[in-house]
Amino acid sequence: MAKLKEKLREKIEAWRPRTARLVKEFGEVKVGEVNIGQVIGGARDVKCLVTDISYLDPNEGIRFRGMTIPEVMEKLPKVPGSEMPFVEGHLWFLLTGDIPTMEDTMDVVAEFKQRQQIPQYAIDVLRAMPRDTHPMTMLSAAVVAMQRESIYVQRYNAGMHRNDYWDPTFEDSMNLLAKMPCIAAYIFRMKYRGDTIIPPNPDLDMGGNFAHMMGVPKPYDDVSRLYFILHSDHESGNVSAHAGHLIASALSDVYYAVSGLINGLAGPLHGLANQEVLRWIQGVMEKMGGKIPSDEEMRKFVWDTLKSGQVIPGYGHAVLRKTDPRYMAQREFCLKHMPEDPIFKYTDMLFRIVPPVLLEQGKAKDPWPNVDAQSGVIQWHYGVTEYDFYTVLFAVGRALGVTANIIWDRGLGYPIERPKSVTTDMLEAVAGIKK
Ligand code: NMX
Ligand code: MLT
Repeated sequence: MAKLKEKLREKIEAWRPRTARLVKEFGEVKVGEVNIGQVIGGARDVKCLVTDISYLDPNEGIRFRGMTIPEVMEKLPKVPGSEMPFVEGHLWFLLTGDIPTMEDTMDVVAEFKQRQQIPQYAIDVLRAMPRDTHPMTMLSAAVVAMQRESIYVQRYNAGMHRNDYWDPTFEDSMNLLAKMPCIAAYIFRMKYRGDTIIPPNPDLDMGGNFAHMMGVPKPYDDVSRLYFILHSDHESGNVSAHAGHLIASALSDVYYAVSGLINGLAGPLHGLANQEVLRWIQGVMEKMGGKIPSDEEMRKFVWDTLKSGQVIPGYGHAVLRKTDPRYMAQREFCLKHMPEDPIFKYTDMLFRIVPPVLLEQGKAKDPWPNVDAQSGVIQWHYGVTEYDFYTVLFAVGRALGVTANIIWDRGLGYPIERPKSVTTDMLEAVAGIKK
């Protein structure tokens, strides 16, 4: 690990003067203004976070370290015999901004293998929970249970210098990231496969090992790699990334922060939408007795959902104003590997039908599909039909980006986050309707 950590040290030290200068010399320069709609409306578009790990352009979609998804997929070192890159190489890229060599990537692969053993007490926590507990609750509980492992806390308590905070945060992050796929697969096999646990295979990379522990054959290893990379980061304002950053800003360790991000991701307006999409499609299929509906029938289902006061899961976005490139990357995979899958056909039909309906309804600012509209379809195709598990996969991916951000937050010495609230009276005064 010395290589990645040394590279990161160089990068952080080189970056610090840029951040310090901005604060010292230009701290009073305005970035934007905030209106009442934004104060009441979930801080939409308020520019008050900084990250260099990814940026979300409304009309283009995500760029990781300046690169689009197709560029990242093309440039990262590939797992031999597979279509997809190493997730471990993507982590190197997120952390350093540089595309790793194969040798760099294999360093991270080796490091994850050494750190992947789940402590028995975390397994005991999982096993003590009722089996019908949601898998996101299980994942969150297992992660926070391991907080006692935090090297950051040990070093903090021993009086570490603040310039060094990022170093044990990096160690904690690597320890946790290596274990998360193992915990996720453990939950899956315990809950849904008759408690038949498959131990890790030390010869495999993160994605390959996850597929192995899930007990799902190829190309599920590539599905996992694709999935973890696509879900890794979506700049800093989304609920899971922001929750992770916020918690860590109090200098809570990454176990607390990642458990918190999992809790935010478990909401149906965020990551849980991927399970809602499958639940909703299954409902439509049941009503249709399995047959593909006509366009008119599908349009009616969409309208019925809207009229019953529900959202169409997998559609819309707080920032994006076009089809999510993560949706397109998964659609490409489906077209290549499973074009005849009946649920994929439904999904593709929805891609045609939903946006015009949402436009006609005139409420959603973004009528296009997001990442969650397509992801469950692939899981279902490869036999992972327990859709309440899908957000766990999102969480394993998202932990990569959030921990990378937290390491940098610590490296650049970002302070505790503390925005200001006002009262309704104050807003009415600002609006000029009350003295
Ligand atoms: N179906 C129906 N109505 C929608 C949808 C949708 N898919 N998307 C937005 N709207 C409504 C929204 O509820 C709001 O209604 P109202 O004024 O009555 O409160 C109105 O359109 C304006 O909302 P927007 O400003 O377009 O969206 P906002 O930024 O508030 O929310 C989402 C963004 C993603 C929460 C919203 O689009 C949504 O609920 N989508 C469905 C759930 C989903 O797919 N979430 C996953 C997002 C991606 N992820 O993984 O996190
Ligand atoms: C995400 O990946 O976090 C979602 O697309 C939500 C968002 O970016 O707001």
